[in-house]
Amino acid sequence: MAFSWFKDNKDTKESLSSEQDKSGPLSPPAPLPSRGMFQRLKEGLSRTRQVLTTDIDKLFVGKRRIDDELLEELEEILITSDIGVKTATDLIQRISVKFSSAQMDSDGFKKALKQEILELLNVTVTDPDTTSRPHVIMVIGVNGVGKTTTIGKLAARFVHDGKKVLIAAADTFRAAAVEQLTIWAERSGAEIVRHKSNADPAAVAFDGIEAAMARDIDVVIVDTAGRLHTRVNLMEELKKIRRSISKKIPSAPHETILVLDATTGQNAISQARLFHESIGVTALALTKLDGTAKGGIVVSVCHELNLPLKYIGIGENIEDLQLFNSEEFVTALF
Ligand SMILES: Nc1nc2c(ncn2[C@@H]2O[C@H](COP(=O)(O)OP(=O)(O)OP(=O)(O)O)[C@@H](O)[C@H]2O)c(=O)[nH]1
Ligand SMILES: [Mg+2]
Repeated sequence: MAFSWFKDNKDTKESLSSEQDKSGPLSPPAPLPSRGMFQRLKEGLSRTRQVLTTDIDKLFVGKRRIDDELLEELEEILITSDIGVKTATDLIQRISVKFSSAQMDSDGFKKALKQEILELLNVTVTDPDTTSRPHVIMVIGVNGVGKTTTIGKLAARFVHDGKKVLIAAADTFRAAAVEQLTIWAERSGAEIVRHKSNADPAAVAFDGIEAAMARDIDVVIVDTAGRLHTRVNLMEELKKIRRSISKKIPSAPHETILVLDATTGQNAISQARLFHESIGVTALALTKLDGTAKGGIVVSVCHELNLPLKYIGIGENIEDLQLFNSEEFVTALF
């Protein structure tokens, strides 16, 4: 069995919520028509776009020669949007090689910049093996980045695709974490396996896989803690969860998704390096791209980490998760 991995990531009128609310007479009113995927992405990135485009427009009055002074000013703008020093420098280098001394207006220049950014975003991605059933996804990341929310949205997408989904509540360190995940499971139409709070997270993951195998589940998503109260080392705990998943299915977890919060800017890059070294990450999800002026982090995440950016979070609602598409992203950015 192969998943379609949400390749419906186009401007579409369909809405997850309207799909789920096959309303009976007493159901709540149907939600407002969906704004469409691309429109949501554009709205989410509006602050970043505003900073980038107005600042670039300010550099130009009519046409201007692409010289060192302009490129220096541009570098500052890129760094403000959290593209990061290394990526900004690389980008400027590419532009100066191609366009040095050219006369350009703001629109022409933005078009050229868009093309260069697009090239940096296009990293080669190896698709995960999706032949195993259940397909097991472990979700990791520091506290508050949006792991649980992303799991809820992801589960909803899989359910929408006709998959049977089970979520394992392996963040057992706060009772509230299990409650929050239970609400997301209900919302998305997924099953949940949970233990008492403070139970062993590895045991919850193990039971989750076992239940999934017994119940003919297609996708298991394992939620994990981002911070531990005790002296227990987070990375060691995550490794233990991994091992217990592999005990049931040797090839699992098939995906280990690291969630990063776009508003933390360049800090996200160092988090990713740490998690990848300790646990091994197969893909990234970048959340909270809405309402930040720092959407440039996407470019630096793709360019500097050598890990595929698979999902982006653009809001707190169930439909606010998209499969990352570099062309759509760049189009929404300018
Ligand atoms: N605006 C916005 N908020 C988000 C997004 N994703 C998550 N959040 C919010 O971020 C906050 C933290 O999200 P959680 O999903 O609880 O984060 P977590 O990583 O599970 O946190 P811990 O369980 O404490 O480690 C919540 O208030 C979410 O609603 C997003 O894409 N956009
Ligand atoms: Mg959580």
